[in-house]
Amino acid sequence: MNPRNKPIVILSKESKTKETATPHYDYLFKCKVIGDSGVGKSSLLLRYVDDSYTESYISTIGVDFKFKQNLIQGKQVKLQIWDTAGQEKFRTVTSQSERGVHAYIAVFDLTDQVTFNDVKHWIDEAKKQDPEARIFLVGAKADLVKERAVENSAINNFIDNASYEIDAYVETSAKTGENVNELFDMMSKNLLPASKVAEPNHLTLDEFKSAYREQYRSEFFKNPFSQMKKELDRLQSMADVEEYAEHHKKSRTAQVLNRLKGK
Ligand SMILES: Nc1nc2c(ncn2[C@@H]2O[C@H](COP(=O)(O)OP(=O)(O)O)[C@@H](O)[C@H]2O)c(=O)[nH]1
Ligand SMILES: [Mg+2]
Repeated sequence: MNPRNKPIVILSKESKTKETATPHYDYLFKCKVIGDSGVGKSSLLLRYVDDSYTESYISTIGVDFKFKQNLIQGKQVKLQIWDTAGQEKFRTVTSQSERGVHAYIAVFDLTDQVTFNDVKHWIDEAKKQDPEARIFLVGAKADLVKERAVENSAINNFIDNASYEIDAYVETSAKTGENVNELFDMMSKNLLPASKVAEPNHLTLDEFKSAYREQYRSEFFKNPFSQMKKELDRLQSMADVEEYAEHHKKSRTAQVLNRLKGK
């Protein structure tokens, strides 16, 4: 069955990850998972952060992010990983400034040739926005061995001939967990020498608003014209967000901002 034909399940807020914030970290890297809809981006993230897996399609309204912190080579490395929704091809990446993204995880589905063809465009767009960002190419759903449709030679060919450097290629399975931790560990190790710490003020307003909608999604669905909408509408810049949060310490804005800062 084509995974794209599966019903979309709206997760309740309660079933989402509870943050266990660790205050101290040495490095904070901002990463973004890109690729066509249905390739398994959200599943990859869920396996890594929650060590869980679901057969259902995981709906993402806009972008959502998760944190995970690990000890890598004696350093506390915190990854802020953004999950994008790829419904509209290649648009999520280009619609806003992506400055401050250290690494893109470009995902295609090993059982779907179209997603492999598309992943090149996803990377092109990412590189346009963020020429310095590292690129990690991921062939997902490696457990579906019999359905594998993308030839190794095509993948090697792409990596060898790309006009930018692909830092690594990894085949993963969110279902079995194969290579998932390895991917993120390798990425962290690879980013460490960059020794650039992304501060949360690299956040764009779009990212902030998407994270806000995700955090309060069940309330948002129930009543889209609520106080929340008013609160969001008056935020015109990240400076507004900071100021509002400063003056309304219990507000949703402040809570989302704190979560984004890993507090
Ligand atoms: N067999 C298999 N199915 C997967 C794997 N990862 C994701 N899927 C399935 O592919 C579908 C789309 O996954 P999802 O993570 O929502 O894709 P996204 O749109 O890229 O975020 C879902 O039905 C998942 O259960 C995997 O590693 N193995
Ligand atoms: Mg998704």
